[in-house]
Amino acid sequence: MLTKEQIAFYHENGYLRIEQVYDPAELRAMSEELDYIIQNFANWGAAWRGPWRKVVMNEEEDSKATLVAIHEMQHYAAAWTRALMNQRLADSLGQLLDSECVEMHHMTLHAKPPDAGAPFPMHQDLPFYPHVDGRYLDTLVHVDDADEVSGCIKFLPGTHKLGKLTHILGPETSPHLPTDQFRLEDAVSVPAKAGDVVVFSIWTVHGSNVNHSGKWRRIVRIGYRDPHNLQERGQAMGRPGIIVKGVRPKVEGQQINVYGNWTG
Ligand SMILES: O=C(O)CCC(=O)C(=O)O
Repeated sequence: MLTKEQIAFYHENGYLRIEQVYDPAELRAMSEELDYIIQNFANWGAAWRGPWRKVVMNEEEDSKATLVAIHEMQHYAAAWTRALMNQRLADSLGQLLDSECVEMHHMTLHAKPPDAGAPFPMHQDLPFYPHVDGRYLDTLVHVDDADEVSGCIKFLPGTHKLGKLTHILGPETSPHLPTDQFRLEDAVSVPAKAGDVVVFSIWTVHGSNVNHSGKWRRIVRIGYRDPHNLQERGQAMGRPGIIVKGVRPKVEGQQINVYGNWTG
């Protein structure tokens, strides 16, 4: 269980690193099965696009920038089904959400290959899967160590308190915040070890730099919510998620139909 200090740190800063959630044997299986998914199913052309790239990368970095991504690895590998169900993580999320029930919402791989891994501009995760309120936590499961050189996650502490921010959107760019107002250089780095999980609010502003190390930096984001917090649109819309803690509450305006999807 999280301590009072850890919970207070999360509420103040909008993020929290939880050390060694996965033991070495679990992590080995997650790592091996992720490599299989990367080689056989993942999209190697997933680097985020847009004019912001010229601000955060030089020409050489821009030409090489590569991101390997795929959604819902629990559909490919049992180690990842077990990973999303981790009970220590679920209980910690229940504490942070102050909720008896926690629902898994989605899973996404962000793998930065050696020496070429693409950066992320500063953004909230809100535009990708907007929800009515802030009772939504993203978790970054670290499959490899991540540090400054390999492009670890960076946060602007306390920005979750700003609530929903307006992002730059469009067909030619990935959603992001204005680069002159929300700067990667101002963000706090949160290095983490393989097996650690970094939790943050759907409203916390974050980003990361190019991977300049000679090693992979593989991170898997798993999103979880209080089931009372209804989704408005976007990724993983239209399907109920797996309950990882407690039992689903009855929520007005939300019902599962005979096909196992939301009605209406
Ligand atoms: O993997 C990273 O470095 C950044 C990930 C990110 O921005 C996200 O998961 O929303």
